[in-house]
Amino acid sequence: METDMQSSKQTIDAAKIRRDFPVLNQQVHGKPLVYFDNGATTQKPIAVIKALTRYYENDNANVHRGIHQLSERATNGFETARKKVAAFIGAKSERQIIFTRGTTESINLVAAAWGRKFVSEGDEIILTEMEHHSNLIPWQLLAQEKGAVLKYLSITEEGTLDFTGFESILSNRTKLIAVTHMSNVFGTINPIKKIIRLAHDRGIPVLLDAAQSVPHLPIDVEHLDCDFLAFSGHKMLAPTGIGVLYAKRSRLENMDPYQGGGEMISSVWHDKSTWNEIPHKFEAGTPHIAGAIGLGAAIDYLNTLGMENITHYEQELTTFALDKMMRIPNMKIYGNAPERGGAISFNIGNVHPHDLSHFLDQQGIAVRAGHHCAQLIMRKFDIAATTRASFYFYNTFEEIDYFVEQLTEAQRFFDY
Ligand code: C6P
Repeated sequence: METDMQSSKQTIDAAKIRRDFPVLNQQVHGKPLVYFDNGATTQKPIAVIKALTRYYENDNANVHRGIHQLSERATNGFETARKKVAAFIGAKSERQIIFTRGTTESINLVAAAWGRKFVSEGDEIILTEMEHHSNLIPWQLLAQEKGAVLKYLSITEEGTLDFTGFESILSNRTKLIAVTHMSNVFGTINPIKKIIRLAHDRGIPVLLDAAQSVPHLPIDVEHLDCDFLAFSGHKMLAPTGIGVLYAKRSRLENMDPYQGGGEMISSVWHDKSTWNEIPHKFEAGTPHIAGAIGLGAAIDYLNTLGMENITHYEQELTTFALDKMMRIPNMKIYGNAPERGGAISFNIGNVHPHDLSHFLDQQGIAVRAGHHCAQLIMRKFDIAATTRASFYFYNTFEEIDYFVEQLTEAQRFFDY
């Protein structure tokens, strides 16, 4: 065990990496900060912070508009970032990359621009009970507007998708399968290759909510063959307010615009307009230029570490944490998928997750407590909330030791 840990510590040297993240080097309530809320948002390395400062200090201008040096530089930075995103997820062309505010907006974009055009009364959309609200509510709104039907794949006690009867819920009315790649509650990595193959055999497109996977796993959209993929910059070292929608080119070409405004048009008359080419057709108004440049810098940083190394290191952290946590009496961990990432949801006895996370905060440990925007999961397990620890590559085995110690202390404190 020790030897294995040592070997991965050499590929990801968390102690060294942490020097790139100034925010991690602080005390909270007099204790060194242990940041285990990475599923909510990640911290930013100096390289990303500097890319933002550099842009605002030197190049700030609007993009695609001005014929002047600053605008050219801003446009160049923005479009270079688009190319970096495309290469990072294996997209054939940067024109398949739409900049959005985040996963939520990316999915809303598909529901509005693709759904309004292609989904009609009586059509069916397949979701799962594991979805974040961002991959539920846009479809509920569309279904209500169109009179479409939502069908759900249920989840097992293990926090995995229950494929019993999956093929029988697919019909010739199924218009889309929208599914999370990695659960933000259980950490489960879903068998999306299998889902996409089954769907495509029947000509059904698949949307992947990749908010929790792109930051942690190597992704190749060509290999996956997904039709749509949505993710957020802030969960992968980049600023908040920038995200991505990837889609197959033919899908984008056939979709209507999402929002109207500057940038997305080609010609405008009094009563009608024609649309700019992709990706600009979907990027109305001034975009988050600095955010995109920050996302490009985040991708450079992740590439330097190597996504495979990141996945491997996080898997070791997670196995280490699960092994220790399971030994705590009255510990209930939700989710036990064979393939999983580093989000661990749990409850200890009857201690309320809010009380537990407050206790942990007093010890310098940041975790998340609540329903994690996944109320269908909470209903299924008949609980109101869980506490969740979620890791990133800058977390250490020592932090997990301290966390487990403090969970044991909490148990004593709350007397369970
Ligand atoms: N989950 C969490 O703590 P946005 O807010 O658009 O960047 O991401 C939404 C989203 C969509 N899908 C999944 C699977 C997610 O985990 C999230 C964000 C955070 O779990 C905040 S609720």
